[in-house]
Amino acid sequence: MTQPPSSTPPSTPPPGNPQAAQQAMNWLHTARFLTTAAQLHQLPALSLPEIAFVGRSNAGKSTCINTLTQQRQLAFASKTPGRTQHINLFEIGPKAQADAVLTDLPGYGYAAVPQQDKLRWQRVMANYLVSRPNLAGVTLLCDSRLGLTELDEALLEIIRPRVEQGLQFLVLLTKADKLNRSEQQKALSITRLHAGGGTVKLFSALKKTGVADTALHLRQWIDALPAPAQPPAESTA
Ligand SMILES: Nc1nc2c(ncn2[C@@H]2O[C@H](COP(=O)(O)OP(=O)(O)OP(=O)(O)O)[C@@H](O)[C@H]2O)c(=O)[nH]1
Ligand SMILES: [Mg+2]
Repeated sequence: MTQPPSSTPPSTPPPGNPQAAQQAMNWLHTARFLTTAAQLHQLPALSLPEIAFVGRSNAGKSTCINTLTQQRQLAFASKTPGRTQHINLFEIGPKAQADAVLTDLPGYGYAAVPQQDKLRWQRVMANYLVSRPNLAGVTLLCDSRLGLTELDEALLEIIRPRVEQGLQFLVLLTKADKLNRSEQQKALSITRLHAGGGTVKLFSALKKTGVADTALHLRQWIDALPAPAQPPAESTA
């Protein structure tokens, strides 16, 4: 388990509504492990809205979850690509009243994986994204130095029909600390073009770039969902 090297002060301005961002950070900090599954059919059916973290192997998905939840080892992060091999679910919200789930998925595109396994995983991913009924949002992470690769663009194509029906999506350009300011701006504008108008943010677990802003963004996804149907009130007659 590796963490990015020790952190330095935030390098991006705080989001427009610092109080709401802090509440969103507090909310994410409540995250706790819910369950793990090696395969799609082993995932429990849930009614809670689910936010998936997807992207190439080594893009920084597990680190992003740890950073957003302000927990060092909630998700398993590592220098070795292909570290996350299961689908891991984390519940958030008050203990007795969880209101969302974060899902850490294994990455795709890792060169050392045999072609057959790669294709199998791509099918599993596609199935998950197309058929998970409670999926409310997708956070696509890509290394800011690479931008969106062919596989990321294929994933965006897969979710397009659901995005048209209201599925939220966000692209995070991770490891932004590896780029200078002008490279960051360039990466942002190119990715925005490729992401077809979707939201794109810079993110660095190391410098805490975009962390509070992303937390607020995810909170707003959940707040924007229709309230869950209440069970019928018991008759007092
Ligand atoms: N410099 C820097 N390194 C980072 C950052 N985020 C993640 N890393 C490093 O990138 C490597 C991969 O991070 P993970 O979070 O394990 O990546 P992942 O996408 O979950 O990888 P898989 O589980 O293999 O798909 C680790 O060595 C992290 O420390 C960041 O913001 N800045
Ligand atoms: Mg991982």
